Parts: sequence; C-alpha cells; structure tokens
Amino acid sequence: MAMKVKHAELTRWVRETADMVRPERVCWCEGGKVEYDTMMKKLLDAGSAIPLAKRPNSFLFRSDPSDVARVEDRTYVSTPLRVESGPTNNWIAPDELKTAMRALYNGCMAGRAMYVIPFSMGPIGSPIAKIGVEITDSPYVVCNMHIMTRVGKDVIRALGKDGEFIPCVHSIGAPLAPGQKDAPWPCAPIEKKYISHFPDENLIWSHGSGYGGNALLGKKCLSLRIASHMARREGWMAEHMLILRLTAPDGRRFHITAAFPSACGKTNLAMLQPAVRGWKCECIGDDICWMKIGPDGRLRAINPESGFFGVAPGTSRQSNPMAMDTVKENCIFTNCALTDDGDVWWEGMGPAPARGIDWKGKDWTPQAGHPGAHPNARFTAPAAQCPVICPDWQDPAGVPIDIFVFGGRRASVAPLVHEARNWDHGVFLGATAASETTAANLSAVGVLRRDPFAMKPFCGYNMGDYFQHWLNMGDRLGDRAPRMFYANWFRKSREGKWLWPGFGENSRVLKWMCERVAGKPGAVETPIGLVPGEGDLDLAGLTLPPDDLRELLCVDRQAWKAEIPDIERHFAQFGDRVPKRLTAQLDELRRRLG
Ligand code: GTP
Ligand code: SPV
Ligand code: MN
Repeated sequence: MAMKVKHAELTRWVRETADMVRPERVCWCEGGKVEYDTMMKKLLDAGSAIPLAKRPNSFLFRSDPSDVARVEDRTYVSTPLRVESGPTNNWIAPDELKTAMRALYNGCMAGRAMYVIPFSMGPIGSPIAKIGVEITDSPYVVCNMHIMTRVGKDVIRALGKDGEFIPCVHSIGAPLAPGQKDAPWPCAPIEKKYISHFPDENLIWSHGSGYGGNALLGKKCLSLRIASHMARREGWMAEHMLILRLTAPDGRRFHITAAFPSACGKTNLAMLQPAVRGWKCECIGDDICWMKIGPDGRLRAINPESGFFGVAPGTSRQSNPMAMDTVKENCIFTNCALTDDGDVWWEGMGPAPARGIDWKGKDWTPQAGHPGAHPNARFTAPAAQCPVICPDWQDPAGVPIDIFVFGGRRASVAPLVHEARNWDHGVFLGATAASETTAANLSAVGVLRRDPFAMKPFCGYNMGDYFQHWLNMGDRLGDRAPRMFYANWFRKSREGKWLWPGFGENSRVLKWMCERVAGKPGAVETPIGLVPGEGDLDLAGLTLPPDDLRELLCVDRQAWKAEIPDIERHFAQFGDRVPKRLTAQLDELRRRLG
C-alpha cells in the first residue's frame, strides 16, 4: 500500500508479530470503501459472505456453531499480581499466559494474510480519543472494524513518529496447510481460545475466536478492559454505557448515560422513540462511553465507536424502528436466518417466513422447534446511518452528562425505577446491580448474578478499586456530578409476563428523571431510595392496569432484606479493597429496612 508508516515502535511490533505468526503476507489497512469492497469480495468468493438481495451492500455471515458469543471463562486480565486483577476476573501470571499463547501463535497465520488495522476509538484528535492497532488474520474482522471504528491513513498520520497506540493481536487460530481447503468460519476449539489483557503494558492478545467482542478488539478489550485500567491511572472513566440526548418540549437538553449488562437494553434505549409528547431523543452511542472532566468541571462523554454491533433478535419496527432503519443497507449480519427472497430474519422481527435457512445453514421452518436466528445474532451498522443520530455525536469535546442510569434484567425485587439519595448511594446502587445472564456470553442464560455497573466482564482491574475510582470521581465533580438512578425494564408478573411495556415507553421514566434533575418534587422516600409517587410518572396515553403499576413501583421490604446476605458476600470477595463508604451504605440500607 501507499501509506508511509514512520512510527518505529509500530513497525518493530508488526515485524515481531509477523515473525511469530508467520503469515503468507502482511497487508496494512488504510480504510475507505475500496478496501472494504475488496475485503468483502474475498469473503464472497470464499463463500463466507452471503449477499442480501433485499439490503443494498449488505451481507450475512454464519459463524461456526461453537463460536457465537464472548467467552468470559476464557477471558483473562493478566496483571503481575493476582490481586490487581481481582476476584471478578480470570487470572494467569503474564509470563505463563504469554508462554502458553506464544505456543498457539507460533505459525498460526500460515497460509493466510496478516492485516494491520490502525484505528481510532473516538474522533481523531479528540482529547478523549485513543488509538489502537489490531493485527488480525480475519478479513471479516477487518470489515467489521471498518464499520465499528475509524480505520486508516488519518490514524497513521495522527500517530506520527512516536504517538501512543494500544497494540492488539488477534488470530482466529486456524493455520492452513499448503492446499488445505479453508472453512467458511475458521476458528479454534474452546480450549485454545484466549482473550487476554496485559493492562500494565496496554497490550491485548486474542486467539481462537472470530466473534464479536472476542475479535473486534477495539470494543470490549480496548475500550473497556484496557481503557478502564488507563482511566483509573489517568483520572477518567471508561464505561459500558449508552449515551443519549433527551430534549424537553421547552428546549432544555439532558444528556443521559445508562449502564445495563449485555443484551439488557442499551441499543434499544439509545435509539428510543419517546412515547411522551413533545420530547425528542437523539442517539450518541449504544454500548461504550468514555468520560473526562471538562474545563467547566462537568463530565464530558464521547462514544469511542463509530458503529453499532447490536443484538438482532427482538429488534422490530415496533420495538426499535430506528435500529430497523439503520440496518437497511451497508450492514453485516451474523447468525441471522436467511429468507428465500434474500433477506435476513430473526425471532421478534415480525411474522416468520414460511421457510428459510437457519443460522447453521440448514433448511428451517417456524415449526422446526428451534430458533432460525441465534439468540446472540448481531448486526454491524454504521452509526451515521441511524436516523436519530445526534448532530453532535462526533463532537471531540463530548457532551455534558446530567444523569447516570444503572440497572439490569430482573424479573423481581428491583422496581421500575429508583433514585439514589446522593453520590455515595448511587455508587452503592451501581456496585450492587444484579442481572440475569444473557446469550451475549457463552454460558448459562437467565442466572442472576451481581454485575456492578454492567462491568463485571469488562473491568480491567480489581473491582473494589473500581468502586473507589467512582467515589473519587464524585469527589472531584462535587456539585457538578450527574444524578444517579436505577432502572429495571424487565420486571415480570407471577404469570411470567412483562409488567412494563418497555422500549419507547421507557421515555416516561427518563422524563421523570429529567424532572427530578430540574428540581421537581415528585418522589417518595423508601428504604432503597426515591421512587415516583402516585401520579409522578407521566402515563398519559398508556393503558397500564393499576395493579401492575403498583407492583412495578413497590419496594418489598422482605425481598430486599433477603438481598442483604448476597450483597455482603458480594462485597466480601473484595476484602479490604471495598471502600468503607460502600459498606457504610450497606449498613444504612440494613438500618432503613429495619
Ligand atoms: P449488548 O449489545 O449486548 O451490550 O446489548 P444491549 O444492552 O444493547 O441490549 P439491546 O438493546 O440490544 O437489547 C437486548 C434484548 O433486550 C433485545 O432482544 C431487546 O428486544 C430486549 N429489550 C430491550 N429493551 C427492552 C425493554 O425495554 N423491555 C423489554 N421487555 N425488552 C427489551
Ligand atoms: C456485549 O456483549 O456487551 C456486546 C457484544 O456488546 S460484544 O461485542 O460481543 O461484546
Ligand atoms: Mn455491550
């Protein structure tokens, strides 16, 4: 390629990596449409990409059935001392892990091209952005990185001779012997999958998987695990949060971030079509949020990504029309079903086709007894295509945050919404968030676990220290700190049906939050925090049985008392790294519950 790389450390690392993985050739990626089209053509010719007649410039991929989600059990935060990684991360000593992975990396790109992808997380030149370089042997990863990050020449230019970059090594771990026929989705078996982070060196090594967060290393690996570690060192925040702007009928703007675990509603909330009259919602980001304190002392947020890697199942014109419009063209679909007329389909999109081909490539009918799309099927879509993308979504300065929402997916106990009394109480709500597991991780689904700040799988250091970092940020922000709330859209009735309609109706809850920030009373004290009193939620135009509303907002003392031992155990695992200010919050809760 024509691009001149003058960065000695970068060229040294690329050469050293090539010496280890021994590819057929090395290709530097410079971004742009021609490169994307060339890569996609390769994937078409190889039979890995299926063109979609119904969606211009869009393609379907089917992964290997073993490679369908993040693998938390195979994800490591490898700090020199185990305690720095903490009890919520898997740990192997850096030397030992590198030795094991070098053995796998040795010659692992035989018969393949090695792509070098310079990318920026955040607008190039933003004071909050960071540059990474991913080495990969997967052309599918290259195409996805084109959409999800800012790839190419401008990044190399911004790096100059000695700019800081985060090195990310990725291999699918499937070397080709001479003459060997390639698989449509090559990858390695589970015991050879490693998603490894060396935060002290800002280094990422991933092996064996081609899927999502395991392989698109700018996303969870860089923007959360490595970035959270950097953010603690440098005094900023890297969070698993959507970012949106809500504009009230009087023109007042509120910027809201929300931390919900994987497949718990971030993309949907970020693109919400408000049910409340006169309010407008614009999307800034749907998964990751980087925040720094700005010159005005307020927290400024950017979305480091440039695309959405969104959950397909459940996305429909009714639930998320803005996402449906976003995925009309120029998209990559992974593990969706294919219809006879050349479109993708997934459960919850609308009426099922009479027949089609399922995510495993087999003939399928709605009577098949299994889903046509994998529950973690995803779309990769350019953020700029979202009809409600905020005009300021790429502002290098970021947007000023007013509200933090924490939460999770919980059939019982947690009410629809409650507000923290103050910063420490808000950090306590975030730190004790609990959620039922989803198909976004390769493990059991529907198991309730503590997922503090939706960061359990993504915090690149000891979670106890992370809680302290939140407290420190609050101390620095003082009276300019965002207000904190806890939401749960997933409360179920005894019969197992959703009590709250969700999606666009969630705007009613956001409106209440904004009114609280604007100084309206409208809340009643409970042992767990402030909840909307009778008539405080705007429910105009919504038919919700009064009993359901009562149940949604009820704080069941006995159920909350029963939570205490689990919160105690949760905190105990961090030993003396749990801030005293949080155990004081737990004492307060115990006292208030009586
Ligand atoms: P990741 O990309 O994995 O981080 O997920 P996410 O947090 O962005 O979740 P997403 O918005 O994609 O939603 C995941 C699933 O939850 C989809 O099937 C949605 O249809 C469903 N969902 C989202 N919001 C709501 C809601 O308000 N109510 C209900 N009942 N379901 C919802
Ligand atoms: C998540 O699991 O939270 C995701 C999907 O956003 S992945 O990119 O695979 O991490
Ligand atoms: Mn996510």
